[in-house]
Amino acid sequence: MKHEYISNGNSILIDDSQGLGRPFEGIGAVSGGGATSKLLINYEEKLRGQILDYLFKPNFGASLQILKVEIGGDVQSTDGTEASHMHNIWDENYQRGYEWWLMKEAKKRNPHIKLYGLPWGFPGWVGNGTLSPYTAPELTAEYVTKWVKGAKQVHNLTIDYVGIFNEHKYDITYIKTLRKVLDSRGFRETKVIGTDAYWEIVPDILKDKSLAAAIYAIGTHYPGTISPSDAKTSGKPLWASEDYSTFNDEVGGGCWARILNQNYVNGLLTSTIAWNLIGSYYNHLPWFRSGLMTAVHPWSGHYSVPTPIWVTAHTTQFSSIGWRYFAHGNGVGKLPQGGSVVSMTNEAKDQLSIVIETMTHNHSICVRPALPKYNVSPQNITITLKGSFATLSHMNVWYSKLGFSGTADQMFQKRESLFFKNGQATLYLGLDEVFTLTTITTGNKGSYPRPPGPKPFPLPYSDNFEGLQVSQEPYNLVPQVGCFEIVKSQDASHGLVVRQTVLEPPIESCTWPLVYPIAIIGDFNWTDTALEVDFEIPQVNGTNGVFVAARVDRGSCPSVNAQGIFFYILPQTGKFLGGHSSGSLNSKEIFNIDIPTIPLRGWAAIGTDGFGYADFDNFSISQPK
Ligand code: 147
Repeated sequence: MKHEYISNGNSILIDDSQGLGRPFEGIGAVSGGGATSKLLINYEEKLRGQILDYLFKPNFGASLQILKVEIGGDVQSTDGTEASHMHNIWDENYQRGYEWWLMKEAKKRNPHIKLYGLPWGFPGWVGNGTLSPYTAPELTAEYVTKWVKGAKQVHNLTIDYVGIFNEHKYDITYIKTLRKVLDSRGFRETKVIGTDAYWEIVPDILKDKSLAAAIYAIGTHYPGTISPSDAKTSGKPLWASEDYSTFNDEVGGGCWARILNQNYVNGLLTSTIAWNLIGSYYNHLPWFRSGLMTAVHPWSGHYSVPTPIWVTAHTTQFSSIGWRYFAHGNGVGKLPQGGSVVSMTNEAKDQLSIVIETMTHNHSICVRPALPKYNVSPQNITITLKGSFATLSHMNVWYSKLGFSGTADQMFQKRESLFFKNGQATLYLGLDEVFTLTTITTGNKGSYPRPPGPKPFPLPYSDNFEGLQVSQEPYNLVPQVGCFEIVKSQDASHGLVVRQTVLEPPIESCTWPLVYPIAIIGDFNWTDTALEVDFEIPQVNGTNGVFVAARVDRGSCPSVNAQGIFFYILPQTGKFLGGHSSGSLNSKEIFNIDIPTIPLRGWAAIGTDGFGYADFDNFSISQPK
């Protein structure tokens, strides 16, 4: 299907008199999948508030309309693990992690923001011993519904949407069961998005009425701006429920601008959600800087506001969920010389916003899928208004141009109004530009003083975890396997300590099991470090042993193959294992040996020899003497 303006030369017709297109359902971003916001909460409050304003505050920056978060499942889900609200069947806790905090901060700024929760994995018990969440559909549905209920009861957060199992197979019985359990617990308004994978569910929706009834919208990942025809005619809204995932330089901004328009133009996708919201995870974990924004220096306060934030503003500051797209050919389509346009209006049809993008191919490549070649040339465009807006005298103009080969970005600038004469105006469109023409007058480019510069992770470093709240995650320690959270020590003299809290293998998101809980910290380029930590293994549900490690060379799913210098203490067997120079236990040196030359650098870490509790306190890192 191609929608090009061929009539009248280079002309765009904006006309609602023949009817409108689909309802617009919002632009959003994902926190999670996983641990992508980890370092954000560590920022000092003032700077953290600024970052949150750039993301969520209406008429300031990205002004996001949807926040999608991970429903923590104790699994490694890309850049770390996020804690489950039920590590065990007998456990229920709605204070863990940072997603509750983030959702509340988003709602504080924009009470209309929609919330969407999705599991990337599940605690092992949810699978009733089978490592599948579909063996006991009721159990899994209850587990997810409890998260929705906890959000409401504990945090007064209404969850608008929940998903199934990120990028995994779905199960029809489970989807129907989830709908039923949500309904029976009073969450009829929480809609199910199916299924955060690709388009597999479409044929099932077409042949199964009760499945169709259970699902609100088809949420697909990285659709490359297109959708199959049976999806388009399925009667369901179509969403790009995960998209983008691209390095946030100018090409990333170009990717985002192109897909925000063309997901509707080509695919009739009415919501687009970026992975991820904010890249707040250490460099050398996967997908560094692949968020709409980046903040990885909680110790210095440095953050940056890259082009995707301002590209987002071009749509979000001039639309609301529930507005309607115009029909194809009447305000939605491709431009004669390349690029695209979408137009939207509110229900009263007294507001109009038109977003035009002219991203060139090489300057708008997203990480996936492959982008077929196309051409864009500079062009003069005549805009003709008909229907409800035929008599508009002028529109406000917001303009961006992504800077390449040495030219500076010009992002989200207010230009002189565009005046219409007899319903017509002309506009010159260059390359890699975004224009918003709008009747909305509240557009605003928010700004704060330039944040402090970046600094390396500070050494010497120490943490006794006393400044934190029970159930929170420790700052800067980033769990890659297992969960590490603050608990009260059994030994009162230790106050608060960090406990590894996962007791059995979870239902993983990675394609292989991860067996050694580990939390990394610091700088991937560290070579020589001296580490100290107190530990205690509880009698009940204790792990076999603990380790401290240096030069840990990988995280994410490959954590299971991480190399480095691991100093293990295995009290049961009276054994210790060391890869490196010297280690001591209770002030007694117990080894002093040569070390392997590979890897030469990496993070520091603490961890445990398998699942089970272990408590850590007084963790310190310094340069060796
Ligand atoms: C996605 C995940 O859902 C996100 O959590 C994050 O890891 C993101 C990083 O790009 O990737 O998962 C995908 C896995 C495989 C593909 C696409 C997305 N794929 O093969 O196209």
